[in-house]
Amino acid sequence: MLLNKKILVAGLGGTGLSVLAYCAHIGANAAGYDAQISEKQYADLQEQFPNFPLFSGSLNDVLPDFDVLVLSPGISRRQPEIVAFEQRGGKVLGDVAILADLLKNQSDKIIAITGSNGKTTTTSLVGHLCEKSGWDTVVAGNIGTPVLQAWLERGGKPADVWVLELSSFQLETTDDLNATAAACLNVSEDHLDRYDDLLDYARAKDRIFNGNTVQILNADDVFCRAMKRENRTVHYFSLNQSKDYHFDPVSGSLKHENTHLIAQNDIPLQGSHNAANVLAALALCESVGLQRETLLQNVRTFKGLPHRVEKVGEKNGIIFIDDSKGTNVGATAAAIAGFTQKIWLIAGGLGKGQDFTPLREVLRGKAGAVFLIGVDAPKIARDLDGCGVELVFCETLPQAVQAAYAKAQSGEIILLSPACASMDMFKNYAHRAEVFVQAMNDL
Ligand code: UMA
Ligand code: ADP
Repeated sequence: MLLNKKILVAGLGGTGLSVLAYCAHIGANAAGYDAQISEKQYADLQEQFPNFPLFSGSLNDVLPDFDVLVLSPGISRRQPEIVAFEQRGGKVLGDVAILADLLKNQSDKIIAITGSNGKTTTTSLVGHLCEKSGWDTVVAGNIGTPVLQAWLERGGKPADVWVLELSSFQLETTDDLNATAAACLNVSEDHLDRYDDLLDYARAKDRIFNGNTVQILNADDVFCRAMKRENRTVHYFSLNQSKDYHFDPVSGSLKHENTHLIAQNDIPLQGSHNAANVLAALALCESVGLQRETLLQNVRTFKGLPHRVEKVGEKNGIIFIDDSKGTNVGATAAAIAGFTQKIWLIAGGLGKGQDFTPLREVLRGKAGAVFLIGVDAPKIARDLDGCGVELVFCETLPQAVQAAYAKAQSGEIILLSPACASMDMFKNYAHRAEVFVQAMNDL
């Protein structure tokens, strides 16, 4: 795929560096490009990859010299210069496509997971279940470790299973994944600064099913249902319909057809959205041949991840919940729906072009007030105006915490679930959570 080609690796973050390292490993003829390279980065890169030229500035000036462009997820394939490059016959691919090609004649299984929300939770759970079932398991992708870095760290040794979290960005450059089983958990507004509309965004996610892949689809989600392909094994999961893998509200249990799998109360992950994640994980694992008994034992031992509806403290009976990873409307709606208590919501940040009006219904009757922070606070206020919940603008997150604490009563919840990205005010969502916890401790 890459040998004897002139390859440009664009974007020198974690992904680009892993692709360059892979090219060096196989002796390919590569170069690196990033829109911005500091002097220090330049020197470090030259030391790390002495045989590879480095470019920055305009991609247009550089591209004509190359046959293959390996794109990082942060760069859209639709940039005009990249479109023109493809029209001239240039090949565009991503790191996941390179991994898929490496694995295509091997017995390694691939489990792939996408969706607007729940990817990291489900990927971690599936990884945990595969490991506990005794399989040699690699967990990689959007979750943090670039897939080729994972491959290189193993020295190219085959694995029993690769559990890959894949974003729509990564799927844009993955033409033929051919996963053993793949799931699309849900599709709700996110990243609309990069896509024309929700359908366009869903189409990128649908690419996860390219190949002869068992499809695991959310029966409650219209976009996921529409991803069903002809002549494939398909399994559905649902919180509302009693077919295939589903939640039965009468018995409070997760079921497969008529068979009881596990009581919701026996799952450490809280909230109905997590019941959906568990159903999807079970469907994926059973589709690749793992044994039900072992899976069900180990669902009980998976504790979940930080910053996803995580209780971080209690003061005078007021409960503080960190859902800093709630970076879109769908996640925040799921977080609010998971509580029966009154909520004081802290939201706002970079809105990524989302429509916040779906939160109106969720907040009504449940929230005391919404404390708005960040660059898109005015836009959120416009979308929520008149929904019957007080809207309070705050300059900083600590101010929002103080204002919420001044209003909340014992037994109620202060919930940080911003429905927005964090980079306007914080380094990342983990930093936003740190500031939240610090502000709580300072009260
Ligand atoms: N760059 C350019 N030109 C551009 C845009 C970016 O040259 O037009 C350069 C930047 O200057 C920077 C580099 O590209 O040096 C960054 O590349 P990148 O944004 O692709 O970041 P990576 O470090 O390679 O991380 C990527 C994913 N990042 C994105 O999708 C934005 C990581 O997901 C992922 O964990 C990692 O690959 C490993 O697979 C992060 C993410 O935010 C966590 N993902 C989104 C999400 O979860 O919502 C999709
Ligand atoms: P992702 O990797 O897709 O961003 P995470 O597992 O990191 O997903 O969770 C991100 C946010 O979405 C958290 O706020 C979490 O509580 C929420 N969430 C998790 N699973 C779901 C789901 N199935 N539906 C809606 N929201 C969810």
